[in-house]
Amino acid sequence: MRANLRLCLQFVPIFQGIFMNQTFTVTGMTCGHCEMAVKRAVKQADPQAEITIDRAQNRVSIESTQAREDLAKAIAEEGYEVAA
Ligand SMILES: [Cu+2]
Repeated sequence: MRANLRLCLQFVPIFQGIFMNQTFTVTGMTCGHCEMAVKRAVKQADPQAEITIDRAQNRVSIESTQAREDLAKAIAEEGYEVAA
């Protein structure tokens, strides 16, 4: 009984469902269409993501439960360079 409980807890994904604010420096966004493309790409990786873009600062802020590398990959695959 006790062993089963311990086994069970090991498989609970601790960070599932927790939204974290993640900020990326993304270069190559030159206009509003680029912003939309980045937002669309992130939404494909996480439909629940909240995305704020400050194009003048090359800054993309994302509220998401997804892993940072997955979000960065989605943006990079859209054709924009992710610096950090
Ligand atoms: Cu553009």
